[in-house]
Amino acid sequence: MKGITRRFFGKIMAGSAAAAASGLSLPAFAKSQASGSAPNPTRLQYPEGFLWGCATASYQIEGGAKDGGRGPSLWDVFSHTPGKTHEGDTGDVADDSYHLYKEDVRLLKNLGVQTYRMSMSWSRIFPEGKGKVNQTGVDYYSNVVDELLKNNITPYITLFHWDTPAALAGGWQNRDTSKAFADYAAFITKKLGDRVKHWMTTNEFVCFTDLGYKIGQFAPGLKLPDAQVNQVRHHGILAHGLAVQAIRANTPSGTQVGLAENATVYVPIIETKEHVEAAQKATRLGNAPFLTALMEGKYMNLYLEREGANAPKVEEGDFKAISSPLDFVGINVYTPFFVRADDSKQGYAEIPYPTSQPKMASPWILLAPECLYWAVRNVVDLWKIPALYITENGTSSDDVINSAGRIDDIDRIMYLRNHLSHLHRAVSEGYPVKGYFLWSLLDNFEWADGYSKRFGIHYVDFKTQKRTPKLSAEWYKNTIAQNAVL
Ligand code: PNW
Repeated sequence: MKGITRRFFGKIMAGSAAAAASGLSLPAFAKSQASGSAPNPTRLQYPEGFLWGCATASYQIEGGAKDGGRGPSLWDVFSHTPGKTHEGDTGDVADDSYHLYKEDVRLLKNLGVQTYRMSMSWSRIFPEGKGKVNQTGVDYYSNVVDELLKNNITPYITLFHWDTPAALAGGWQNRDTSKAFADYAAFITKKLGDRVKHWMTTNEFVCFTDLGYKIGQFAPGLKLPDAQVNQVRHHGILAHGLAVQAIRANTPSGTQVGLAENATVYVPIIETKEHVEAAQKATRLGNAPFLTALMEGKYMNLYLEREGANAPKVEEGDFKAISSPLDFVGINVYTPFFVRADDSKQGYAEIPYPTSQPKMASPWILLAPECLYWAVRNVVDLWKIPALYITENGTSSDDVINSAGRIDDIDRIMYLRNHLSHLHRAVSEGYPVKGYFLWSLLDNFEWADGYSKRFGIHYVDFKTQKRTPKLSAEWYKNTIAQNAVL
């Protein structure tokens, strides 16, 4: 994966040649270009055709929880249970994007993004998870898609971003939920497949399995024993696999199918052979129940040995579905672990973070932007992935509106700029990164953190629903326009 694309390489060479022809040293040339029109050879230019986008999720932005015949999801139940979310916040109204989607498409248009990653609420389409269709819900998504296409924005749709229909008995503990998911996928991709060409099955296995059924921090808030958690995880990846098959069977050829997975990222402490190999080993084992299983078509022996009697029960044919070939893999990247090589059986050790490691406003987001490079490199090198997207990257910030009416979120810009610099390294080494989706277009319902954590590049006043671009929106707009890290 080391080959630089011809077109991209040509561009870099053209820049250096221009500097040479100008008779200026490279730094002086760069300076002279800041105000001029010729390309600056020193800046981090992305290749032509690289796709920029923003990401959101249905329960986090839509609101309209009871509108248009939508059925409740596990997140409606959870957020309405006292003590589960910050100050009892719910997604009942959120950004009211159910009603304001045209305004949100205008925000996207103004940014100049080529793509938008959104998700669909399963229980808006099947209020009971299966069976009777809610046509109003189908029409809603059809309208959103049309509005995007009218504005030349390509929709990338996630079928499931955690809002499991509450009517499905047992949720992800029940294997039937995986089948119901595939039926929902078949139905809606058939309906919209004439216009939507990019589908993602699930978002972040670990968040709706472990956080929901092991830690209890997310819906449905359970703390199950290991064997049951492993079964929930298995049902999650099975749902993905069955949905891939269902989408393929119901959409025209050329439809691209993938998923959005927050692969756990491991950064080698020093970029030497032994530590780089350790980071790869960590990536395989650290993602064993999820991405590794999808990519390798089985559970790793080391994982099965470790789980022993708690290992998931696998039925015949499961892995055929689970390992269905994908057109692309999406990875959501926020924060990494650092590893070093050692003599243990697993071949690596995680390095605890020093307490002084800088953090962003959400304490789980450590500032370590090299994770975006290593996320791509580890995943692509391990599994020879043909096309990859960064389906989420971003941060919360303690945003405030200043006396001039602006939100100067320079910490978010710092975070994004540094991540994009490291992503640029991956792209320029020839890794097949096709696009980048910034999380998020808008401040929204940040799950258990409710409205206390703002991830948007547009500020939302949740009382009035007024959207105000933050400084980061202006920065992103310029970044997109120049296709370079600014
Ligand atoms: C992702 N963690 O979630 C989700 O896909 C988004 O819906 C979410 O808003 C975004 O990241 C920001 O949080 C995560 O605690 C939530 O490690 C929590 C964690 C990771 C990802």
